[in-house]
Amino acid sequence: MHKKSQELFEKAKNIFPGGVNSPVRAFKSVGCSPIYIESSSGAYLYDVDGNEYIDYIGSWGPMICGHTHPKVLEAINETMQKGISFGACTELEIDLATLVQQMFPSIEIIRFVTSGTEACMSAIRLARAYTGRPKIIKFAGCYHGHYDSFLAQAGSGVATLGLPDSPGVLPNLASETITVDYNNLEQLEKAFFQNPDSIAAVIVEPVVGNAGCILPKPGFLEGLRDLCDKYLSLLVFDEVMTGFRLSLGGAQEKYGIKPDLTTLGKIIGGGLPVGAYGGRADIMKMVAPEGPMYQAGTLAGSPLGMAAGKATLELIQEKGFYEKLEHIGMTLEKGIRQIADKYQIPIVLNRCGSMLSVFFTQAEQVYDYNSAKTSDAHRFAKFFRLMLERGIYLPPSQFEAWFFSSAHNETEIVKTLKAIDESFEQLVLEN
Ligand code: HOZ
Repeated sequence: MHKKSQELFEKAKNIFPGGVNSPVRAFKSVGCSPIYIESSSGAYLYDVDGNEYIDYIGSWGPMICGHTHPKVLEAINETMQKGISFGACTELEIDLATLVQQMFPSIEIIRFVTSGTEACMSAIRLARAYTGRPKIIKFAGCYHGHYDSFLAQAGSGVATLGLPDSPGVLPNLASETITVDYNNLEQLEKAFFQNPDSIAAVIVEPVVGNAGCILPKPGFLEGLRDLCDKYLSLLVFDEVMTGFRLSLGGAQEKYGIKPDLTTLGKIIGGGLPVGAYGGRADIMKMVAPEGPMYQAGTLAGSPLGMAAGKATLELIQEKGFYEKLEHIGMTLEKGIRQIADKYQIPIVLNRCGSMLSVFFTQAEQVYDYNSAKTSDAHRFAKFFRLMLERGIYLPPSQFEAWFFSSAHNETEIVKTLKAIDESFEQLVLEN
């Protein structure tokens, strides 16, 4: 079934570390080897062996309108005819930035970069520059890219591989990162109290996607805002996953919280490498060349990414877009819960709009990294393989969120639920 993929992976192992260019792609924690994708369309991926899959990764988030959307392709094509990259200013940068500012009123000034990692690392440098303070607070299980300051109890691939904090991060830099539990305001206040006048910023995924999907408890985000104000620290919302996904204005619109800085990635580039950070004008004025905080990029704001991002942000403004995603989400959620009940498989299902996770755990709730880690990784791995055999492409990790798109329709949901039913039945039989 995956003969050619397996051959390619054997070759790749001698070329790339672990055979891949990003760790979670290796399928290491789910006990099989990666499939190699040849093409895509709408909700579907096609591999090099001719297999078809319904995709719940969506390139880890960007493909909210489905793959190869004709309007996105057209925008890229048209732009490409005029040139690929100039390393110079273009009107397209202003067009995309204006759309982002309309959707995220907290972003008064914006800077484009080329990835979510770059956006987060720049935002933290800026927070340190603005406040003159060294430390940051992050939450266990949140992942803000692979910059040194963030590799403390990080989610995503770090959690998937069960790695301790990465070697190569200098101890004196690591000691400037304080990690507390998500949804725990008491711990957060204690960290502020114990580090008076030294916390530059608190960075958070307002809805976590990188430890699986975890929602904020009522009052948590409000509490973050209040504590940052009380201790004169900046609040940074990492909306690389949630931006444009949970609503046009991301989690900050959905929950009505105004961060000082926001980081964006994924959907903003429509599948091309684009990230951004932005926020209060008085803070963003610190960024070079207007201010002294240096940050630059050869391909920042490059035309193809701007064009794909603009086309995508236009598509998500179409009437009924988020209602459709919610409908799909509710149908999936309801179906999965019924199937779990039918086979008496204990799960916790967390969902926020078009991101969701199924945790195989006896726990009553998953509300932080510790509760996420109560999941049975072995059972998840089996489930993943059973689903793959049935043509459903899930994230190959218990600690990643499933994403679906506006191209997922009733047909795909019915096929997905059928595969889940068969897979759960199999899980019970094999127990
Ligand atoms: N940041 C992405 C979601 N966790 C994963 C992409 C990757 O690490 O390859």
